[in-house]
Amino acid sequence: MKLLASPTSPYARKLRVIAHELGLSLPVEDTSPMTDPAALLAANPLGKVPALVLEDGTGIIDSPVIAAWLLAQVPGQTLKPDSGPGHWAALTTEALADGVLDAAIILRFNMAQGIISGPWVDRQYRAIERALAVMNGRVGGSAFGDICIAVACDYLAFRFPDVDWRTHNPALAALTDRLLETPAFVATRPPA
Ligand SMILES: N[C@@H](CCC(=O)N[C@@H](CS)C(=O)NCC(=O)O)C(=O)O
Repeated sequence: MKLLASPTSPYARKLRVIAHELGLSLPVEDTSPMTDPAALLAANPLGKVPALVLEDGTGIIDSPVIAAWLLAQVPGQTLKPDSGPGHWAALTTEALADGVLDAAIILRFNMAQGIISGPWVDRQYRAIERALAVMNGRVGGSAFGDICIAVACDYLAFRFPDVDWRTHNPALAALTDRLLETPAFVATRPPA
């Protein structure tokens, strides 16, 4: 199998960290979504990375779906409960962290077009701020959720150094600082 992804994709980093923690090999094929490469469109007609391509050519898309697939490869994995309230809590934390990334990506695309202010931009920053505050209270819920949170926070640090997500969210800051030292996060650090 291989993961089609750009080296800086935070959604892909989430998956690469999870694979690392699960002891799974997850080769990455450097793929830029913006040029619509045929291999990516074959796996994901939406033209987004990450996309997982299995040995038989089957495409699995959207990082939460790929994350669920990775977890399913390791029966007895301890990153996330398979069912029950802890399962739903972990998925909700993932959705919050992914939502922060979604808003950040929208901001990046707007910036690339010279749009750095306005109601739609403000709405993204407010969504990020609210989600971070909720995530701050969810730290420690599961290893899986913590990975999702730290990936999102480190993406903000990487792409939005002026956004101060630390001061009002000390649990996020402590978690991110701790996880960034782990081999999985070190191995998946985005290139400068
Ligand atoms: N919900 C998707 C979001 C993936 C996503 O937005 N990826 C960005 C790059 S980080 C992308 O491929 N953008 C290209 C586009 O939107 O056309 C996931 O979780 O995998």
